[in-house]
Amino acid sequence: MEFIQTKVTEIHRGEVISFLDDKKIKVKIPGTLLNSDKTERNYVTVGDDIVVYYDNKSKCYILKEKKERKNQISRVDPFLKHISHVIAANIDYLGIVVSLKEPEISYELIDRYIITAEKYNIDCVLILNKSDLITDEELDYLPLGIYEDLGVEIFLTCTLTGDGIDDLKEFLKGKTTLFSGQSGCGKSSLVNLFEPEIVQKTSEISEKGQSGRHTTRSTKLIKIKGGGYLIDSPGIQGLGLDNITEIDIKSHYREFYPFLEKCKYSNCTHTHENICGVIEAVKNNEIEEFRYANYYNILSNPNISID
Ligand SMILES: Nc1nc2c(ncn2[C@@H]2O[C@H](COP(=O)(O)OP(=O)(O)OP(=O)(O)O)[C@@H](O)[C@H]2O)c(=O)[nH]1
Ligand SMILES: [Mg+2]
Ligand SMILES: [Zn+2]
Repeated sequence: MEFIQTKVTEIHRGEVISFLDDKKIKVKIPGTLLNSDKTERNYVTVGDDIVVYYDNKSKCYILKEKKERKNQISRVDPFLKHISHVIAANIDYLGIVVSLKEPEISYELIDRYIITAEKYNIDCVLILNKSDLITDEELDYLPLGIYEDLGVEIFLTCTLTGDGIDDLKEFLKGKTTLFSGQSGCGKSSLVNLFEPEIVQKTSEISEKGQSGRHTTRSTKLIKIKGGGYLIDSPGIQGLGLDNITEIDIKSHYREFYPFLEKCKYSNCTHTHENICGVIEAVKNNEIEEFRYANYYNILSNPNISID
């Protein structure tokens, strides 16, 4: 029996789509594997490296095993709180896609993405899309400096005019990037501009949603011209932190560090304590209020996932 190593490009019930010499193949997941690991929504996820074989009797490819993941982006499953929804695995970059208008930017969601990516040392790229909808003055008011300080690469794009797309293409060349973000921010529009190769047709990705918007229904790995992969995923409203501790959350807010020595308690949560360097710094405008608000909300409600 010949074993073949390949990658998961799409997930369906009981089977995955993968490819062999640039040809799409369907791979059945045996029930024994599906039921073996109940900590995740699916046994495998998009981007997983898998080993498959062709079964002559049933005339189909069967999954033998999944390889250990280099990393993953996961969240609490919005429907089953005790399991993980692993959005994608084995990625080089997390592309956090936001729309500069319609829908409004959620900085809390951005922080949640970065906290999740930091757990696996995944670098983040913040893509500010729909640049045609705001003026330069409005852009100047956006509180982006803090994200630059965190090492997040920022791109300003417009899929209508193509502005900023070449720079983004150049940056992501040869890499595997997951595009995630709220519904309607332009993830699929961006993917379409990357000249996807034959593995997936991008026109299949979108269907007209009820609101008249194109809505992506499932996560797909797409091979792009010039090398590399993009993973398009359905829009989400909330990212419930999966396997993230209070320490992980605290260590993300690096701008709080200089003020911690003024906290009375070494385990200060910076939420209600009366002698707290962080709360004092927020009052003195030494820490940005929106970042503190994000911290407070995330710490109080880490696990809420919303589709
Ligand atoms: N003005 C403007 N509209 C854009 C831009 N990019 C995308 N859009 C529009 O925004 C809407 C949503 O775009 P999509 O690419 O489907 O968004 P998405 O993030 O894939 O959405 P989901 O699949 O629901 O998560 C579409 O009507 C696009 O035409 C842009 O740069 N400027
Ligand atoms: Mg989409
Ligand atoms: Zn404190």
